[in-house]
Amino acid sequence: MQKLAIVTGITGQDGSYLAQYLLLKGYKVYAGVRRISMPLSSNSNLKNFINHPNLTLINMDFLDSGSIKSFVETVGKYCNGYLKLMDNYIEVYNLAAQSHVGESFKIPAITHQVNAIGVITLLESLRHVFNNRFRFYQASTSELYGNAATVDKKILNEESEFKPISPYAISKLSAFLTVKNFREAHGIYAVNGILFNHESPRRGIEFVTRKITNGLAQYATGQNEGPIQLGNIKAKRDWGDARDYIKAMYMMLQLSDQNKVKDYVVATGETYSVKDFCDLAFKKIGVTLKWFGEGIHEVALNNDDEVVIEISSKFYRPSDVEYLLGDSSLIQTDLNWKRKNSFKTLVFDMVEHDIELCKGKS
Ligand code: NAP
Ligand code: F7E
Repeated sequence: MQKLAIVTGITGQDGSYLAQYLLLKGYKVYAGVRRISMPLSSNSNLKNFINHPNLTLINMDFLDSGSIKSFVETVGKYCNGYLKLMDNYIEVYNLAAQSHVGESFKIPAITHQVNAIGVITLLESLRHVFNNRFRFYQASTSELYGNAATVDKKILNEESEFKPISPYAISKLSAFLTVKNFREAHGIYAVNGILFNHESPRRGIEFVTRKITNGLAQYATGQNEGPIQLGNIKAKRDWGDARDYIKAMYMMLQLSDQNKVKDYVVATGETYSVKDFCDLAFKKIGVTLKWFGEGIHEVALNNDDEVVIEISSKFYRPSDVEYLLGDSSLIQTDLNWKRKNSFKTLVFDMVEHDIELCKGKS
């Protein structure tokens, strides 16, 4: 029997990889997309599968509760026959979000509306239309921990304390608790994946890794208009590969025993600074960066002593998470999830992809 899934946030990094993965597995996928002025076919994340016969795109905006409800009702009509059969259910992957932490300080109310209130409306609509015949994955985040590990450099797991320090993290903590409450109060199969940072060639251009590989590609192809400007380059992150992490999301919704459903950390167990990321990315093109100066005056020079990276106060946040390192042993033991790609493979892949893109080949 063909399986069904709802994916929100399909135009983003994770949503596009996950939808592709589900379509390859033979799923029918219903995706909620925001109305935008450009045609969706111009979104490069969707270009390989936008016309797939098992993919249905339906307009939906998390800023409008009526649109969330009508999206779920529309999917409900499509699935009516399927759900009449006993034991059938639909898998729901909620990946849509205002996902930029820095931006959340500028638009805290929108961030909360989309990331927290939107999740309540979505879950209520699903309960109304599907009763308990759905399984729900919520894109939770290591941002919930804030600086809980910064002082003693400890490794974070499912038991660690949440200490959110941004409007983004606060909104995601609210959604985390909502999902837990639906699981415990209503008996819904609902799970939070506490994912640490994960990147790929499809990463949004304003996140630091892609900003670096994109800037580097412009430099390598002679298209740059000055040094790459960054903010807090001392911040450390546990960076994984999005293509490994979407498989963890899928696994979390495949348990045969609903009583065993729990929230999982997904991470690599390694941590690197933004500066380490820069060093490795430039190494890929044969440049050994030389760093000089401190704080706002720090710069990185190339082999010819030209400035290729500089610091700008514009990219500092009012408060920042300085150190993240995750322990994913629970999901490895329970679900046998393993990552395939290393930090080095990821960085090199992103660099190669962006250079090809700049040359107009990708
Ligand atoms: P992303 O690339 O920024 O994608 C976000 C998606 O949400 C896009 O499809 C975007 O649509 C959609 N969206 C934003 N506002 C919306 C609205 N008002 N209504 C409907 N859709 C809306 O994010 P990602 O990196 O793939 O991350 C996926 C999810 O995982 C997010 O919830 C994020 O918070 C969470 N997360 C990410 C990471 C990570 O390291 N990547 C780690 C932990 C958790 P548009 O294209 O129209 O903007
Ligand atoms: O920043 C520093 C910045 O924006 C990483 C989201 O997917 O992962 C992501 O959130 C670090 C921060 O990711 C620049 O201050 C320095 O310390 O790439 P980022 P993030 O904030 O960790 C979590 C897990 C999520 O859930 C989020 O949705 O890099 N940094 N200079 C910079 N960051 C940016 N964006 N731009 C800079 O120029």
